Amino acid sequence: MTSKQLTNDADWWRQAVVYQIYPRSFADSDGDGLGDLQGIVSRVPYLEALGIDAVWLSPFYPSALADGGYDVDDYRAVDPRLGTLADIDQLVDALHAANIKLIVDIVPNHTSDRHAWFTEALAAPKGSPARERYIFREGDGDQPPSDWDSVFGGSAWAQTADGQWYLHMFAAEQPDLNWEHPEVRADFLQTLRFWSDRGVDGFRVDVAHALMKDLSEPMPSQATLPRVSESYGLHPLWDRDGVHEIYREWRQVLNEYDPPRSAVAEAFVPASRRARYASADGLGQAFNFDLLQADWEYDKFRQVIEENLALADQNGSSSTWVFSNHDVVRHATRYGLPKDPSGLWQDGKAWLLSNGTEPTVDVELGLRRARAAVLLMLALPGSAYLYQGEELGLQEVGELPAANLQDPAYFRSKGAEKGRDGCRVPIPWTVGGLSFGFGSGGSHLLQPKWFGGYSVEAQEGDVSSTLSLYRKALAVRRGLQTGNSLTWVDGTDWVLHFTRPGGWQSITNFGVAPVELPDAAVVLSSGPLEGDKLPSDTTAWLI
Ligand code: TEU
Repeated sequence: MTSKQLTNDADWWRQAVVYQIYPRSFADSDGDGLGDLQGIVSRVPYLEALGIDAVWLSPFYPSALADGGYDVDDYRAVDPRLGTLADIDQLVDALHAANIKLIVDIVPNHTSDRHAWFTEALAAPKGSPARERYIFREGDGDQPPSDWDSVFGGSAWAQTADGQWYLHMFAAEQPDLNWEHPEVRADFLQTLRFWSDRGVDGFRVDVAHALMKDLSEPMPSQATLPRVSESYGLHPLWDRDGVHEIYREWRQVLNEYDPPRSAVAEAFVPASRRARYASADGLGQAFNFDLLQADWEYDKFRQVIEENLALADQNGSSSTWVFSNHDVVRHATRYGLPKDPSGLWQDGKAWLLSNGTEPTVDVELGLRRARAAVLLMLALPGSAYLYQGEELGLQEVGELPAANLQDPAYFRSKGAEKGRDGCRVPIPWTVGGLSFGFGSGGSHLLQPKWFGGYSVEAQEGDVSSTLSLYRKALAVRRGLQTGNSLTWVDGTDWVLHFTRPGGWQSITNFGVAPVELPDAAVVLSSGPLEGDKLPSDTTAWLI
């Protein structure tokens, strides 16, 4: 096994394992029930022992938390409840000392309604320059300018006291910026520099495909809007080609640094459009949510992997893989659900599912598949994104009481959707104690009793625990991961088997019966083997 080295090379992100921290739910150092930066600093040894290459930190900026921090009041400051700029500096230093990079979230599509620009816009009269940084329009009396829906439900327009309307593709507290405005463009370049100068290594770009809009009139009705996946640049609101001009400018700034700062686009676009975001003169990398959206099936996995590796080859980027994040039902739970008749669960809307105890989850099956899935993912060329708690095999929390919910998707859908809080519950560090070691003052989202069994403490000394599996897998991967090539070993239609350079083999059994393992040494397996056979829903690595 090679030892870990902080690479200063410009390509560090290509094969990196990136661990997402949702800061308000990771570790709370001051007992206010909200996770904070010093909490993360205190857990750097844990991250180091886990063996990740980078942390992606979800927004830690001042925010009223109308959307979990994705409603940013000030892009160049820290939420006082989470810490200070000095704490960020300390976190950067602590991570770097542990050879871990730091990627921060940047939210360019919208500010919060408490941002200085928006309060100025509201205070200014209609038609004033202060309103031009946002998208204000006249409606027809109490009718908005169009019937567009926001992503979280309800109208995408909100009315101001003087009768004008502003566009918000997400919550009303998240007014969309006007990216035709030079000041908006200049300000975000300043933000990129601000964090890059502080030693941040990269950026995750929130809804990267949303920035440019065609608001020419008459605005088409919601019913006539094409699906984003089929609009190929022609949708008035999403994935318009003009957005890449913005990222070309960003790339020039990011390349002023040594090594160049990395960037990864969160863009819900079809695979064929993803390369534009991941181009070398653009952000460089883009999330690929195809595996996250796929059923646990051989055919789907094989097709997604083939397609994405081919695309990554064409555009000179590297593919990304992810199963869980702060927006979706945890995959250990998804994989334990009965097959979804509507198809919605796998259509990027897995979070709609966070609706309590229905349908019934087969927890054991879900965890078994989640463990098989992560070994498969970590054997693929490209970079892998992990979400805090998945290394504990953590399940979605379905039983949050309504009074404790925070997600605007819940409120805007008037309770029809439970939203995304179930994957954002503070993670358990200890078997017992108030908030299972998260902090000394309880937890802003209520942890269920069963959390203690998933805690770090419960799993630490157990060689068969999911935490031990992740640690071993990341250590082994570090020694084996090289190059972009993968060779399929064809056999049966339910065994996903491939080799990587150096003779590394990964084999996953999606079928129901055990299958014969190839004649090679097993390095690691996601569950117990049956002699020289690989059981159902299990992955093994061999060399
Ligand atoms: O999410 C973008 C986003 O649109 C989805 O995750 C969304 O929930 C899905 O497409 C529904 O179909 C990002 C952040 O990850 C999320 O947490 C924020 O709420 C959102 O942007 C707004 O900033």
